[in-house]
Parts: sequence; C-alpha cells; structure tokens
Amino acid sequence: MTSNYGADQIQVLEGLEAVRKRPGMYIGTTGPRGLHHLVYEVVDNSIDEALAGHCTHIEIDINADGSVSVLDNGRGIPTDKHPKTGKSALETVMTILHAGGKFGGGGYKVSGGLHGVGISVVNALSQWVEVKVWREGKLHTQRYERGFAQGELIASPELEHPTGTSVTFLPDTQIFTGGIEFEYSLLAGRLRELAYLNAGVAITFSDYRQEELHREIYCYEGGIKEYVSYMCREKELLHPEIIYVSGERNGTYVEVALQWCIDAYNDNILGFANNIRTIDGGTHLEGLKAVLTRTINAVARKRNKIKESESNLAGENVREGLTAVISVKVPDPEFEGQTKTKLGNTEVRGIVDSLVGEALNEYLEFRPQVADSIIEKALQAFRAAEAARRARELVRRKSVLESSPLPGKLADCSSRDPSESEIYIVEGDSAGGSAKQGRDRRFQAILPLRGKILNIEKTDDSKIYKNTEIQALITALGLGIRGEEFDVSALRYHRVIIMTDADVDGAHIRTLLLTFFYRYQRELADQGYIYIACPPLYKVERGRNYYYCYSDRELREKLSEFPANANYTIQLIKGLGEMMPEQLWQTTMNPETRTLKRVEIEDAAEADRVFTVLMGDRVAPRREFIETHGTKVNLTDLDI
Ligand code: 0RA
Repeated sequence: MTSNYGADQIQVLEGLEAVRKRPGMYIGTTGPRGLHHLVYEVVDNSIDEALAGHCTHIEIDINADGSVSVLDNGRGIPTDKHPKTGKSALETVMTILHAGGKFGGGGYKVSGGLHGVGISVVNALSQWVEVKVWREGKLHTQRYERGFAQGELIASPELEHPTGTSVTFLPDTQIFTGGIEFEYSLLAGRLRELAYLNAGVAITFSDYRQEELHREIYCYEGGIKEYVSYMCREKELLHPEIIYVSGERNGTYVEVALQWCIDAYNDNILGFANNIRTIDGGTHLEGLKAVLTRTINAVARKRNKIKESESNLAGENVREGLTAVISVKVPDPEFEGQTKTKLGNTEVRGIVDSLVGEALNEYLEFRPQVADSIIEKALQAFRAAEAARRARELVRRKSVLESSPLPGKLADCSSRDPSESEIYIVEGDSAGGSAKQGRDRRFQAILPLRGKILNIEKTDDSKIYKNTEIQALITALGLGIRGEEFDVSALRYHRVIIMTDADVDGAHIRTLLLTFFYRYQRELADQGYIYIACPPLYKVERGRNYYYCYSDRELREKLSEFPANANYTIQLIKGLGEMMPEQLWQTTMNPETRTLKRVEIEDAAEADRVFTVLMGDRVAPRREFIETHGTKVNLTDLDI
C-alpha cells in the first residue's frame, strides 16, 4: 500500500471512495434493500458463471458472525497479472469500479439494472472481504478492509480441490447505519426465484446464526416452466402441458412459459430481464402481449372460430386465465422508470414478438385441441365483457332515468318513506304468500325469490345482471351499479330483512344473499341496513297456552318450567310456508314481538375471507369453517 502509486491506482482509490461517499448512487439505499443487494450482487457473478456453462452449484451461507459467503464451482476469478493495473485480475475486479464487466474472456454478463454494479461496490461497502479462488491447482486468498487490499494475493497448492470462487463479506456498519442483519426469508425468496430463472443451477442457502441450522436447496430442471406450474398448483388447467418457447436473436435470449387455467378470470404474467423482476413491465412484456393477441386471433380465424365479419378478440380476452413467465437476457439492458424496473430496450419488443409468434403458431398448429380450448376461453371472456358492458349501460340508463319498473312479484308497501319501510326477502312463493297476507302493508314490502339465487362469487358481471332474481333485488331495493358508490338516498327500504327457513337450505340461501349484498354493494351491510328474521323452530302447546321457541336452548328452558307430570305437545315448524299468515306475523314480523338480527360486518377483511371460504370453489376449507364456527357468521343479536 505504501510504495509508488501510479495514476491508475489513485484513480482506483478515488473510485471506491466515491462509492463510500454516495452509496445510494450504487445500491439505491443504505437501508435493508441496499444491504440485501450486496448479496445479490455477489450471487449474480456466480450466476453469470453458471450461464456461461461453467458452474452448476452456488452455495450461500449466512455465517454465525453475520457475514455472508457465496461459493461457486465455476472456473474461479482469474488471478494472473492484469496488464494495465499491474495488479492481479482478482484484485482489479475487487477494487476498480465497473472492472467486472469489461474483464475476462469476452464473457456474457447478464447482471444489470439494480445490481450489476460490480463486486468492487460490495468491497467498498464492507468492513472486510475475504476472497478464495481455486484455480490451476492452487488456492488463492486475499483480504480487503473497507475496499483496501490487506497484503498480496497468496497462493498455496491445493491440488485436489475443484475450481471455484468464494467471497465472504461483512457489510460496514459505518455505511449501513440501520444495521447489517440479513433477513432469511427475503434472501430465500430471491434465491428461489434465481433458481427458477436459471434452470438446473443448484442453489443452497444456509443460515448458521441460530443454534438450529436452516438449509434449503433450490434447483429446478424445468426452470420457468416449473415456476408457472408452481403458480398454477391450485388451479384447474385448461390444457395439460405448459407451453414453452425459447430462442435467441442478436444476442438476446427469450424464454416464455404459458399456462391458461379454467377457473381464473385475471392474468398473472411475471416479467424478468437479466434475472431482474421488471415490476413496471417494458418492451419484453409489450412484445409478449402483442404476439399473444395477434396469434390467438389469427389461429381463431384460421379455425373459423371468428367469422370474417366479426371483430377481433381483445388482448385482455386472450389473457384471461393466463399464467405466464417471460424471462429475457439482453446484452446491454436499459432499465427505466423511478424504480429502474422497466425494460427499455426497443429491439426486445420485436425479438419477443417474432420468436414467440413463430413457435406458438407451430405449437398450436399441431395441437388443435389446445388451440380450440384457448380460443373458446377467450371467446367466452369476449362475450362476457360485451354482455357486462351492455348490462352496465342498461342499469346506468335505468337508474339515471329512474324508469325501471319494480319487479312484478314485489308486494310493495304503501309508505314512500324509506326510513320507516322494510322489505322482507322471502324464500319461495308459498312462504311469500303467507308473508304477504300476514304483513302490515303500510310499511312492510315482500319480495319472494324463487329457489336459490346465483352464487355471485363464481359468476362474472354479465350473468349477474341477467339473472332475474338478482335483477328483481337490485330494482326493488333501488341499488346502483355493482362496485359503484352506494347511494343511500336511492335505497327504498332502510330495513332489508332476509327471511328464510330455519334449516340447512335456508342457511344456504341466506349466505348466498349475504354474499350478494357484500359483493354487490358492501355499504349496505357496513351501514347496518341488513337484518335477518328469526322464525320460531318449535311451537309448544300445553292446555290452552302455547309458546314459540326460537332455539333448542329456549325449548329446553320452557320445558323445564313445566311440572314433571305436565301434558304438552311440541310441534316442529319445518318452514315458513307451513305457518299461517297470522302466526308468521306474530312470531316473525310484528315489530312488537319479533326478533331481528342485524348483520354487522365488524371487520371487512375477515368478512371477505369468510364469504370466500363459504362461497368459493374450495370445498375443504368450507367444511372446516362450518364445523368450527357453526352458523354464527358475523351476526350479532339486536332486538328491535
Ligand atoms: C471472468 C473470467 C473467468 C472467470 C470469471 C470471470 C469468474 C468470475 C466470478 C465471480 C464469482 N464467481 C466467478 N467465477 C468466475 C475465467 C476465464 C477462464 O478461466 O478462462
């Protein structure tokens, strides 16, 4: 360190000083994100060696002292003298800013964007670094402190050891003032992602900081195909095989894996450029979307699924239910945007478009069944979108003009004051009949629904608007358009009362209705307009007296009041339809004597989960939920 600095070497020192002065310029932040980037930077060098075809295994250790080691079985960083610096190639890479990329055998370096700043940046921002290189039958070691080499590179014979590189570093607490604690799960997530993106590379990750060793090995022979298959693990597949395309043009490598699923209505496309997740998209994703739309439309026309006079499927129709990963490797990546996670290279759009276009065309040509099922799914999406648009327009027009006729089966009340009006939503026509006769028509309206209403959770908007039961509900209540702002002034009744039988079917219909209200206009539930009627379960007669019991507990209590030798009869009330109108009024509808439960959604997120569990496709969690919670789903008793 003492003798004859050449001009170059002074430059070197200034270079790493600059990194220590403005670390943010090189690693973004000196918070946790920047700290973890140090690891990614070192790992990227080993990944590059793997991509060059010389390395199969990368081992990352968080050591007991909090330092991190990255070991690979590549060729080892060259250790011979570098002609310009007079230093070993290794020391040059470690101490000269941006030396890594320009250096060594014309290798293809894919790291870029957020990292790819070079291992010298890690060196500059570390309290110490220890490098080991196994090459040419020798072990070469050197230590650095805050960027400065501590002595020469030392070589000792180690004939039996395979080639490779090991870099161990401890981040500098002077730089990372918020601490240098690495988060296992953060690193694990990124390392797993790297394993998916680089098929066949085995990545071992160990954490020696606790008594108990954590170790995981990530290795995916199928690469991004396995990534897509993992993302689809709980979905129903539209076609049996993941569609996989890979190719190269002008030094740009493109890999795409595609899988459409039946029970999904969104798309889920992950983009990567040079192993970096491009959250803000970019030209590779633009190319992929364009070519998918064009190819599926062309195949659909060729197969006569779209007539000459008909319009093309839109991109979002084609992508409905699609899970995809696109990974490109570009020689000179340009990353744009605030977070530098948008690929800017314009040439990539056309390369992706033409490579994927050719391959996908050929793939579908030989698999007409796969082609037809993808086309059919897209056509369904297209029709659903059209129908939803028309239905929305219809509803909007109606609500604007307020000319929508009330449904024929609604027995409306005479009051026009919503604050005193209530509507009973009743299961079935016969119960509806009793309720109509039993009600106080001045302020009580009755809307009978026939059978089970649609499960809104599983249905797209167009079907929702077409369903007559739901249309009746929407117009009778004066609700607006799904998802749009709730307008209390349009609500025709301030008590919306669900009245169903006290059996399993009744409970199911009640849940369907609650789901409908929750999904359609949740404020209705949030603001406490929804109630549940409580019809009696039993009628107990003793002499000239009779009593209604609304639960098994009430029945037991009533019976225990009777003398031991009493004669009495218990009538099980099977359904609302069995009750006489007068009886229904007295037990369930008369505000003086009835019990109503107000539906309270205390915690919207929890309610959403409950509804999803109860109404979604997955049968197992539903059973579990019903077993543990019974039927008491967010209902709190409220006597009024
Ligand atoms: C350039 C040339 C050669 C190896 C590497 C870079 C290399 C760098 C790193 C960084 C971490 N692990 C690494 N492994 C290899 C070798 C050129 C040759 O041997 O001909």
